[in-house]
Amino acid sequence: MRIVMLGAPGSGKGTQGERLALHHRIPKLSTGDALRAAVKAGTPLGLQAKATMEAGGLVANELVIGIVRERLAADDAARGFILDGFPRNAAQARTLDRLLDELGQPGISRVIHLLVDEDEIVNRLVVRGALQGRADDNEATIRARIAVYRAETAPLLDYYGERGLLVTIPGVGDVAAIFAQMLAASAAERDVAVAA
Ligand code: B4P
Repeated sequence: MRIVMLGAPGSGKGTQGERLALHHRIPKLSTGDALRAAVKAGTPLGLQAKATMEAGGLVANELVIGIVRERLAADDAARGFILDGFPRNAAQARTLDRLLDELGQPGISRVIHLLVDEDEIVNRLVVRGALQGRADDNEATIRARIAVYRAETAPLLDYYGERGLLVTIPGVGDVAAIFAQMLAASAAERDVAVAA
């Protein structure tokens, strides 16, 4: 089971991806979490990523791809994984396909898209910013992140849709109810894999 979570910032990718990873006992890789940890630790990667993240932009592909390459090559990712926040543009999506090929892994098996409207996203992230103090969770930066999502990440819906991998789930409402739909989407992938 090799799942990509797609969705605008604040759509619930991190929240739902965590649950799905626990349920299926496979690792979850959040490039956002990895980058924030690097910023906090003051590593060379973190120093390069910090200003871009605070402005709501996308960190350079080569930095992010390095993180993903290392994590997917680890033994525990061999039987499956959940990617939260990667890929975020067409170049990253093509690199992911190549990387799985290099690692001798089958391709992505399901892409789950959480659909949430902009007002709800802004509300959620402003609340998170107040609670957790994340530097990029203020209204101006949230709007910039949404614009980047529309321009760079949303085209991946077609990229994966054309490959028959995409399932869109409304991401508003009860977290447990949304998770039930996520489970159904990931189970359907299994059935397809078994039938193939
Ligand atoms: P991320 O960490 O991926 O940030 P995010 O898009 O806001 O998603 P997150 O997972 O945190 O939020 P979630 O939707 O779960 O990226 C941060 C930055 O890192 C990017 O802007 C970029 O600079 C950089 N970056 C990361 N990956 C990159 C890449 N591949 N390439 C280049 N740069 C990259 O949750 C949001 C909030 O909603 C939470 O508070 C949660 O509690 C709440 N919530 C969730 N579900 C809900 C529901 N059903 N109802 C109400 N609230 C809900």
